[in-house]
Amino acid sequence: MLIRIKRGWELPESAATPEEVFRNRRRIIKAAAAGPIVLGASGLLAACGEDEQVASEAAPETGGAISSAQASEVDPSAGLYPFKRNLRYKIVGEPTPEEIATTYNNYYEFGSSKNIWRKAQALPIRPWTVAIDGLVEKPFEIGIDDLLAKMPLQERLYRHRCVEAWSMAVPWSGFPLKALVELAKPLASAKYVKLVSFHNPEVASGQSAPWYPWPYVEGVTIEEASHDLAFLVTGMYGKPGPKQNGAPLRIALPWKYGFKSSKGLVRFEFTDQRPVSFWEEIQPREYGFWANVNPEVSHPRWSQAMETDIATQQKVPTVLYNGYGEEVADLYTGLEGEKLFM
Ligand SMILES: Nc1nc2c(c(=O)[nH]1)N[C@H]1C(S)=C(S)[C@@H](COP(=O)(O)O)O[C@H]1N2
Ligand SMILES: [Mo]
Repeated sequence: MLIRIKRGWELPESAATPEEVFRNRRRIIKAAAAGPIVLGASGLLAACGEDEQVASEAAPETGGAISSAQASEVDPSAGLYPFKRNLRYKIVGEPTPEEIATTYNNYYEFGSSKNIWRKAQALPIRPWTVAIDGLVEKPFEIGIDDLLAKMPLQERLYRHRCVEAWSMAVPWSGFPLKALVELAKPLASAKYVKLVSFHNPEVASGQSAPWYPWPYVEGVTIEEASHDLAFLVTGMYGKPGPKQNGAPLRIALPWKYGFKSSKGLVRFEFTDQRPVSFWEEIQPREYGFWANVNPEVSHPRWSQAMETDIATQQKVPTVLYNGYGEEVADLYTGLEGEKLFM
């Protein structure tokens, strides 16, 4: 008899999105047309940084408007989807309904509210060139579609936990970051990968705000970058990803707080210097380099013990490494003196 052992990150049945919520999603979207609503996380601190603001701008009129906004440009990679699901990475229950995961976003380049999906449509995503440089055998640039052609494309269902204490679960399409690391051929002296997002204030209104240290920068160690869980995302829900979720290239690091999962990536710099991330630069007392999920280590301004599922609005306990501890805890042995959890 085959006994399947549940992995740590697989949600308990009770935490899955109820069928009813899934069926009601059209109504949620319709209700949004009636006026300002809070699509998720009501009552939570709604920003990573200083602007504690609730998503209260006018929400999308209809579900149809969302799909037509996304379909208005034909994505040249569309024919590659859906990618084959990697069955190692799945969760029990349903993923967050697409209409919710694509309309409740953090993307400060387009503003500090959760309702930026419309503004994000201004970002041109073709041509899109990615630079791979720093401590590598030979720096190079590659177009996103050429990169897709070289990578082991697959779909993975991952949990996502924002430092603001909301969570979701998404079927991401993409490829492991370690495949890009192999393509880059880093030198032995490379200790970190610095992830740099686009800088284009002409289309990204948030980038005119001079108090933010644009572009958005994040970073991981080479060991983290080479771990199978670190996943570069090109799409979601079996299609090319919408711009508000980070198209054409973002990362998913499901054991870390969501702010480490940078969107709109244009550069991977291999370096021997630990990168200072966007949020760390803004508020080093609250955000650090490692940012691994831990319910027992509070944010200086709120507890991390629980999280609100943006689909069900239910509060559920947060788990160490967001449930991926079996996979990633070994990355941190010997580093106990570091601030691993903020
Ligand atoms: N470039 C960029 N990437 C970003 C952010 C951002 O503001 N800019 N926000 C981060 C935060 S705080 C979270 S929680 C996730 C949200 O991803 P989602 O909108 O797909 O849910 O994106 C992360 N990536
Ligand atoms: Mo976040």
